[in-house]
Amino acid sequence: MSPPSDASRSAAFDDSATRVVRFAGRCPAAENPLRPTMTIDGAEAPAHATVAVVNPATEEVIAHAPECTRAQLDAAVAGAERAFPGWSALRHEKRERAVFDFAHAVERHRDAFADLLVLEQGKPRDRAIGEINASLAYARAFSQMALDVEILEDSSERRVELHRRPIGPVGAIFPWNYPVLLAFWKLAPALLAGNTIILKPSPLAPLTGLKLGEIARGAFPSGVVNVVSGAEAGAWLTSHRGIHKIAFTGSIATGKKVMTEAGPTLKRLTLELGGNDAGIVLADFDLARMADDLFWAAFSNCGQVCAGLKRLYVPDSLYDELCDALAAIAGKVVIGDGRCPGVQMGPLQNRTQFEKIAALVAEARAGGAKVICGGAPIEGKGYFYPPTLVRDIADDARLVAEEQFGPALPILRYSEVDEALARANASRYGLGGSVWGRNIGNAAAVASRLETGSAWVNQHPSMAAHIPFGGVKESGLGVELSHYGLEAYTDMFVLNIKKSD
Ligand code: TXE
Repeated sequence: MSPPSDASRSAAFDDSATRVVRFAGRCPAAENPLRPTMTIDGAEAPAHATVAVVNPATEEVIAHAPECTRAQLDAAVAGAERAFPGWSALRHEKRERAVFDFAHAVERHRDAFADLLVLEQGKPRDRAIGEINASLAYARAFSQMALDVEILEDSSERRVELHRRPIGPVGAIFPWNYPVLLAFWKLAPALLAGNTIILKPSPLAPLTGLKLGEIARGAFPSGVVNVVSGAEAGAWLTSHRGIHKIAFTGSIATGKKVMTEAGPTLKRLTLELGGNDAGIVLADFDLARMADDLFWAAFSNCGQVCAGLKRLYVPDSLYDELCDALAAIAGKVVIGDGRCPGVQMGPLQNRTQFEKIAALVAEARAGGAKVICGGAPIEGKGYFYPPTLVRDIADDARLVAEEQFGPALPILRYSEVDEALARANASRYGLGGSVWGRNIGNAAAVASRLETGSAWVNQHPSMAAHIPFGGVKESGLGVELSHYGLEAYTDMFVLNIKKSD
């Protein structure tokens, strides 16, 4: 890689050390591309047309994924509608057992899933295994959550019960950054609550989702779990009369379309949209101990994390030192094909995202910001872009004001904490945010003032099955995970019994 000449590059960053570990030999899937199939009403569905799936580390075509037709989508919805009465009538324990066994079946194929995930998404293999393990843990944790009847009143006059009822067939639409995890975040609570589901992975990374469908064929009654792929299936699901809820993870722009298209049929919606999470470093930040955590808060999954750290506010007193410390970490990151051992950061998942990052950084540089490390695409095949830090950047630069969703972090200087908070909150995004400092009480007090769905102290992000996750402002609607996320797959039903005249 030849970085652009830039007098401002950090002395702590050694450009010559940036290299990409490439996979030796051609990818077997490129010699003989995979031909995954959709799962509709419990059976394999033929592909009438296909779309090429590309390995982002090599740009080789690794699969031809089905392009769902309108008739196939209608068949999937009809299957989900037919399966709904039987599935929703099952005792909760039976559904719990089925989801638990499904997780077990996926676990038995963990290596195959990890291979596919690395090929289609680009992430290092150990992170792919981590994503699959986390998905299974979430499924099992959801299985432990019950939807008990709540007694709202039991007086001499009346007894009032609050029941939770499943909604019906659910459309689950998700993107390419965590295709296994996000499928499970939707599938497990939807099924446990008694709904049937149609999963719709991104056309850019549909392989693991389609494989989940294959396994589901033997694990659930026909029609309970359907998996379709293709460019138009998401929009068709969103406006379909037979779908009663959409659970969507993706961009704000598409989320708004989903909301509009779901309006005429008044579908229930959970929208987990983009974030532009701010991190505020306080003056008592433990640089020696925490710089690594701060770095990976921004760069894990190559920056393609909805609630990743996307802009960093640093006090005057620490600014130069912290910029240099982060640049030193960036210089040591092993970038490469996720199949190669030791790789810490893979490529961007797709060409559009790769070009978007390159454009945002170029624009920042042209606007006078200083790129202290990285800052240029890595030459050769694959969508590789090095970890990039941009300092002395204006608040209105697009790299600061918009979600970059890639390995380029703007570092902004501040003088007063109130000022940093005001700048962090001056955003249409409101997914997550973090505050970093030794005095936990003080950091928590500052974090409490972030206008976000979640705020973390000395970490970013931190998620678990029992903790709700969702955004405010334009970052979303409703939450996923936790009991609240499970309840989001139900309608309330009130039974009100009069006891006396
Ligand atoms: O997302 P899209 P893209 C952000 C990130 C990224 C940008 C674009 O900034 O650069 O979004 O990514 C399906 N009705 N995030 O283009 O288009 C689509 O097929 C219904 C943040 O991949 O939102 C895919 O399955 N569905 C985000 C899913 O929507 C439609 C994660 C997401 O695609 C549709 C990913 C329609 N009209 C990207 N059009 C996060 N929250 O983490 C497309 N889809």
